[in-house]
Amino acid sequence: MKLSVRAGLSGVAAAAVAVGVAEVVAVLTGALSAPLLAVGGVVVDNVPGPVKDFGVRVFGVHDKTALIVGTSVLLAVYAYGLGVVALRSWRSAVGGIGLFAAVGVAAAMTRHDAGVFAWLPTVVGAGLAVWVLRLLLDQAGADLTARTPVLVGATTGNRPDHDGVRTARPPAAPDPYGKDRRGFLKLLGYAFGAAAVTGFAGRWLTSRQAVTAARNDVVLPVPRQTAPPLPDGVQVPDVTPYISPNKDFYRIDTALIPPQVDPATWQLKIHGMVRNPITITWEQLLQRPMIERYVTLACVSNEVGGDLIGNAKWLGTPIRELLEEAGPLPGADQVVQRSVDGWTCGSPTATLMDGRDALLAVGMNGQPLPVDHGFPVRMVVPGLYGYVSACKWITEIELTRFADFDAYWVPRGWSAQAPIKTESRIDTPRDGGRRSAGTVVVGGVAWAQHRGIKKVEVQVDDGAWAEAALAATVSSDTWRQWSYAWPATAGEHSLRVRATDGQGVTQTSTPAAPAPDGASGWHRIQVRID
Ligand SMILES: Nc1nc2c(c(=O)[nH]1)N[C@H]1C(S)=C(S)[C@@H](COP(=O)(O)O)O[C@H]1N2
Ligand SMILES: [Mo]
Repeated sequence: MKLSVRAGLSGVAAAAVAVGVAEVVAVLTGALSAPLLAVGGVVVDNVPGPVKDFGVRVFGVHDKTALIVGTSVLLAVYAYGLGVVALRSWRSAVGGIGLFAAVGVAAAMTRHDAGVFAWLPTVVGAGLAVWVLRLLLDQAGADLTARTPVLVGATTGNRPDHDGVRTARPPAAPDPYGKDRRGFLKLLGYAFGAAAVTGFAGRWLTSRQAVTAARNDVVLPVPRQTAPPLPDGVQVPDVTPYISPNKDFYRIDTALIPPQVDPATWQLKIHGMVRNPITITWEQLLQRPMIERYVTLACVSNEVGGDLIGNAKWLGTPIRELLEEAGPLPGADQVVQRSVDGWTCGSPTATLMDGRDALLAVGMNGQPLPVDHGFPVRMVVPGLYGYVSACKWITEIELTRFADFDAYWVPRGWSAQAPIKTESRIDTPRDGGRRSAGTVVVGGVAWAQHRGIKKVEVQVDDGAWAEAALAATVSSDTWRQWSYAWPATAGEHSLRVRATDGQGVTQTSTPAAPAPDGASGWHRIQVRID
């Protein structure tokens, strides 16, 4: 193994130890103060909204893993480089570690609600990295003094002559690597081992701080009003389930790890432009009258034909009643919701108070909210896209004006107000599917939350629009399934769908991208009939 490779690997090992140990320290100072997550979080918040495509805008679970893996790989490359640099200049290497530490500290300190000790994991990690790198390089046989002119006298303990006799090099020291190859590999192994052990221990200890146990202990209150019973025939065969199971429900948020909010310490503050600011605890919330409602949530990033939409039975207390108690002042046209991690969204006050079932929700399909979906408390508002209404892990509601406050996605290029657009989707057959000639049942979903769906039509190739049969539904706040018995003839065909909402307005054919206020256009698929 070449010296430069040994040095590079030493750099990577030192960085690994730094990151691993930082995870352990972060058990005390907060998971988000660990440098990897802190830097990842800064990246998420600074991705330019409108420019980036949907995959970036929407950090789905896998994108988050990808982000952490990507950050780690970049760090490893940087660390390898630092190890090599150390051979030429130890000081530059230490400077490089310092730079890394500065980035980590800056990221950790600027996270929402960063504790006063948020800098600690990075600083401890970086300090250890210097020490580990030095140990490894010594063991690797690097002569870190080689590039510095050496005063022979000084190295031998004698005073140099007054004219400062310098010699280029001290007599060649025996190469410790040549002498002890195994020693270096062993030490390298120890370093990576220590990194792995501390890293996993840190993550494990952090996960023990998770609220899983607290969530399991939650007993949901009995609703004052249960959800309407599901009528027969809400489901069309081969169409997405009318009710989305919690584990399959789409998840969208900016959180790299879902916030762990303990209901025992949870509080909701309602303040701002109100006559009567309110703070309620979890216990007090559970005492409030609860209702159960089916509501279909939709993400503004959903493309035409996309699946960022789901329907669940929510249990919660009407937010209108809480707002009435707080008493919004005239002009307070925006209700800003703030999550424990600092994320914000804003809904029109008028919408939340117009009588629709806007809920401060604690239950989802008969369970306490899953942690990924906002445990212990979130908002659910029929008719508004999630990014302007569905705050998860909510801890604060502030009455203000749209003119005075831009919520999280607004400066990133998304509209401040965004009612859900009327849309429809073909689920069966699948795009590119094959069927045999004869009757083919085409089916899918349509939605226009709070306005409801009055009509769905299907068009085959350039033929006339044919009316589909509407499935049953519980209310205008959920999606609605539809089916159409198509007399299919052999050949390639294209199918399109369009919906008309409860107010008689037909879904626009004009295609629009998700930004700034939701995609539009008709979903179209190709099928082959044999
Ligand atoms: N705290 C927080 N709440 C949030 C978000 C977020 O990033 N952070 N994303 C919103 C968006 S964009 C959507 S579409 C919905 C999605 O809710 P779900 O993940 O439960 O499906 O949550 C909303 N609530
Ligand atoms: Mo969203």
